[in-house]
Amino acid sequence: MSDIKRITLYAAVDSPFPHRVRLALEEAKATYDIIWIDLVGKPEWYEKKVYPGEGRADAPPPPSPRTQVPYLVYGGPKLSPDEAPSGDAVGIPDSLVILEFLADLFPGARLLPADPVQRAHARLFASQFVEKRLLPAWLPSIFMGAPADGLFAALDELQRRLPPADSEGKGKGTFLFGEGWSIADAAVVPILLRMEHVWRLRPFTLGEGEADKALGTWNSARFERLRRYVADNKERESVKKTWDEADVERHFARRIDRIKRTGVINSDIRVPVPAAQE
Ligand SMILES: N[C@@H](CCC(=O)N[C@@H](CS)C(=O)NCC(=O)O)C(=O)O
Repeated sequence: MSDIKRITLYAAVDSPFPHRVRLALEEAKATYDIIWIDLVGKPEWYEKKVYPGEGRADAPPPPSPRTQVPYLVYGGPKLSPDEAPSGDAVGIPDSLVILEFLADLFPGARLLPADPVQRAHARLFASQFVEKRLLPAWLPSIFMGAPADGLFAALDELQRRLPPADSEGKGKGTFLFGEGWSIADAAVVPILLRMEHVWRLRPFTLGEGEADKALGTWNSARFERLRRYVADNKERESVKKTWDEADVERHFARRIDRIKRTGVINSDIRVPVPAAQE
């Protein structure tokens, strides 16, 4: 009988961070419940009853003063959306920490490479490259009209790390380190999926002409290998099951609409309301 306790994931459709966790859960063939959080109208019960903070003395300090997704509750009974997890359940915030937790919980799924050096590389890639190079280049380009040049420099670097595409179709095109798909891939794939998607949606938050310029660069010979990595990942069952472009588009459109009306990007970042909308 399995010793694995009940897993409940609090997630939001448009956010790449909970998507990382879903991918790892699917790759591990885990059974889990999802409770969806609307980031535009974040429910009060999420902060009050679920996320670490008030009322959960045993919880580690939250990684951010904001109430974020993902949050994973391990243990306890099945939860309804506005219900507080039971006292014997453990709550874990932060996608990269949750990925490590899942790699430990499901060793058979090999979510980390077997070789210690490759494991170190996979961890460094997620925590240093994706968090500190790729995301800080990507987010200002989609929400604050910053030019995408820094992003493309980071994508060049990412592409250089990819192993040669596998012409024999054994799946080598879909992973970065070691002998299989790992938490390094989980960390970056949700961002790459959304990157192209957002350019195609052309939200007003992109700089003038930036979407066409970005799509031209992305679709050029320069990024052939990286495009292949994304396309191959789209063929994985974990991605097929968790990437619903139409649903992401609907949720993303609501966030963009909120920025237009209020300037609010998230709980602690806001930009001036665009003049034409005032
Ligand atoms: N470092 C965190 C980042 C999570 C994060 O930024 N989540 C955003 C969604 S994209 C969020 O929950 N924002 C809520 C808010 O701003 O109100 C992680 O990797 O889990």
